[in-house]
Amino acid sequence: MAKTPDFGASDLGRLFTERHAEAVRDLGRFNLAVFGKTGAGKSTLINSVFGHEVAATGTGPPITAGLQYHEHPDGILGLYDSQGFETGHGGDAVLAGLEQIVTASRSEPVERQIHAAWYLVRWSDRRFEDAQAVFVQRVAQLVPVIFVMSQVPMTSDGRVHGDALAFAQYIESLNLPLSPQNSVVMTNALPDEFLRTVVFGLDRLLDATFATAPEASRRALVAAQLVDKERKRRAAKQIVKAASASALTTGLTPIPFSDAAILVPIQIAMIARVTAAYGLTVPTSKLAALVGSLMLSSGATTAGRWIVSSALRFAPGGQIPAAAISGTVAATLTSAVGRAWIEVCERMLDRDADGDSLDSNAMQELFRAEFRQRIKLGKNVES
Ligand SMILES: Nc1nc2c(ncn2[C@@H]2O[C@H](COP(=O)(O)OP(=O)(O)OP(=O)(O)O)[C@@H](O)[C@H]2O)c(=O)[nH]1
Ligand SMILES: [Mg+2]
Repeated sequence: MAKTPDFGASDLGRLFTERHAEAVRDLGRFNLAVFGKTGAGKSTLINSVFGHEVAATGTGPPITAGLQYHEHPDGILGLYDSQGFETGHGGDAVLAGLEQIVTASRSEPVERQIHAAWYLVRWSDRRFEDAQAVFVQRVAQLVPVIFVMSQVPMTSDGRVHGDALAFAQYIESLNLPLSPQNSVVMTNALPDEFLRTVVFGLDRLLDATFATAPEASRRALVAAQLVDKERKRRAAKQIVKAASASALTTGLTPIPFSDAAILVPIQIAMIARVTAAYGLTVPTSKLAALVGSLMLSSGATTAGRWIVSSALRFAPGGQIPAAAISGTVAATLTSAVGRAWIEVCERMLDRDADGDSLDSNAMQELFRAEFRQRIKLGKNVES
């Protein structure tokens, strides 16, 4: 019988920090190139989809004339932002830069390659020149291109300006090599109170980008984007399912209560991966401390054992030895920890968007409430 490791909150916090760094690395990276004339709305769109910190912190040295590389501080997102350029001479320089990067990265791991490009045209330009078409064609030979019509006014009841629709149809009629095939994605990244227009199209843009991105870059894209929380939730649930399954196996030989702590590493790795999957990738000591104290009080340790003992009373037929944690209980416990942590991550994400810092007490309360509720359900909550 394995001896129970003696964990303290700071050990658990340290373990979390390690696992979290691994989980962030495991996400890989999504690299996007964004093209379009000055004022098309490239920076604004990037900020709406990935958050402000990208443009604000990521300003790096220009790799080539006209193409600037911004890296998300945690490395899960790389952006090549073409400084506004006009087609013709400027476009040629940008293309040469892109070609150089694409060629050089061909023999490198997937996470070094450029996975997709957005080409933006502002709807109110109302024209699309031959030189632009040639530019799109040449980019498409190197990277899949998603054509974005930007700053399109749409009213809250879903009406889009007729000229924008006609313009999009015109571009689609040109049969450019676009991804998804032949389609123009209309977006508006900023609401306008005066014109009463709303933000729209970001979800479609993200869907198109997902469809285009290679498998190996998708987890990073899910984590980095801020538009579709549901995708993050799905990824997180998968992680919790896998961890519960592994806890189930661990518990096939019933674990004596005193050894419940062997579930701790499984649960901490799970929590770390869920955190990363939500795009909460910047390590902080506050977060590590929160995880440490939560795991000590609610995980597979102290209070966890108490909860397990009450959960066991509901065990069907009572065949489970009263002094052991069965595989099912281990899985339930792990699932409850994971699902409760998902709620915490979603709250943290909302707070991040508001520029709030982590409120450890509120997060602890939220976690405990969710955890208890899921344990009370006494089953592997799947949905
Ligand atoms: N209403 C509305 N305004 C937008 C939108 N996108 C950008 N704008 C405005 O258009 C202007 C230019 O936007 P940027 O995002 O800076 O354009 P850019 O393509 O990055 O321009 P350069 O960096 O010069 O190449 C800004 O004043 C934005 O506020 C949009 O989707 N809707
Ligand atoms: Mg810009």
